Amino acid sequence: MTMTDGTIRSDWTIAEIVDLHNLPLLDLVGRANAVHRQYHDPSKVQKASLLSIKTGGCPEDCAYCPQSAHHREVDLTRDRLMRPESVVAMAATAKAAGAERFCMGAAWRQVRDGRDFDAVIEMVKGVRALNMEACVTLGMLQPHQAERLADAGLTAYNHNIDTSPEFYNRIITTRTYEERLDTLATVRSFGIDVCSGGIIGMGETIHDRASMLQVLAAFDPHPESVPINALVPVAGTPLANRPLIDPLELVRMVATARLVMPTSTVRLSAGRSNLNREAQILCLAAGANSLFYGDTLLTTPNAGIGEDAELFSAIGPIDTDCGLHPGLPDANSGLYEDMRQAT
Ligand code: SAM
Ligand code: DTB
Ligand code: SF4
Repeated sequence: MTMTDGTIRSDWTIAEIVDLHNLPLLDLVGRANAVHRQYHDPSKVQKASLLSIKTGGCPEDCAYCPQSAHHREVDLTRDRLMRPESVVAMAATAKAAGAERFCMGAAWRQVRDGRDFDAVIEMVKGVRALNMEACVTLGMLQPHQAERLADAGLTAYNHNIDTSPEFYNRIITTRTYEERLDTLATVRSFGIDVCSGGIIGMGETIHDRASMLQVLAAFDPHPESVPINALVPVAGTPLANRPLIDPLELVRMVATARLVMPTSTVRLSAGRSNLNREAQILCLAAGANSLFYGDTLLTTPNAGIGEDAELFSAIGPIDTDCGLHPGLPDANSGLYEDMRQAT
């Protein structure tokens, strides 16, 4: 059986990754948790907030994406690039709510030099001045543009490979897999952290999921950040009618990502609003160490901050004064008496 002792490798085979993914669930989660604890503080979960700084009208045809101009039936209001002052003010609000990282997404095929890119540079500087990590996702990037972002203090650049090389053409036809990998190489060559992951639930097989992880794990060093998204099926997109994945598929994907990329920050990303508290906690035990925090992702709803407060309270330490978990009723309340009488 494939070793899972936390050795850092960039030569994983797809077959090895499939084997890990298909382990009995509790064995998989147990192994992933052990590797997670080797490299990460298991009680620390980074909160990252997302903002769509330029919404809709994108020339790419990504089948999952509500922001593609190809999917005319989607009910989405397009918006021009936001002003840097407004973006930085929203980052400050996110920070006050507990976010440590601020991710700004633009529905662009690629970055173009000019006023808009100058404004993004201001946003990055403003977010960094708040002492937050700054991440942007702006599409394809040229070396001189990566250099400007690095000089502005950008922490990470998000550019997902989305799925396996084999399944990719079923999802996107307007940009090649190679172009994505080129952008990631450019990002890395300027010392910016690579944030790259993908989406499950688009109709791909387990082999495709393993193949996607194999591409990511072949990076040396591994991407610093790996977002694992579950498809949010949006009305009007070609994937609108895809059934929601079983939450345990997300648990398996997170655990497998953790095993093959032991030191990366694995982010439990889109699709969390379809997971109950317990499924999310299972993902955290399986090696996720960040989640998107805030009421919206880019254009779709996220698990709300209120629900997240409950999640964080549930995974925190128990109050030793009363010996009870905050979510449970007080032992002296009538509830336990009622339960005893009922049995
Ligand atoms: N336009 C840029 C690009 O694609 O590189 C950046 C923004 S794009 C919206 C960022 C990522 O969001 C995509 O690569 C995809 O992985 C994820 N995403 C978009 N729509 C999604 C959906 N409906 N469900 C899950 N993830 C989604
Ligand atoms: C990532 O992997 N997931 C985030 C972030 N990187 C930019 C985006 C999720 C978007 C979900 C669909 C939407 O809200 O538009
Ligand atoms: Fe455009 Fe990015 Fe959406 Fe693809 S995922 S359509 S590139 S915004």
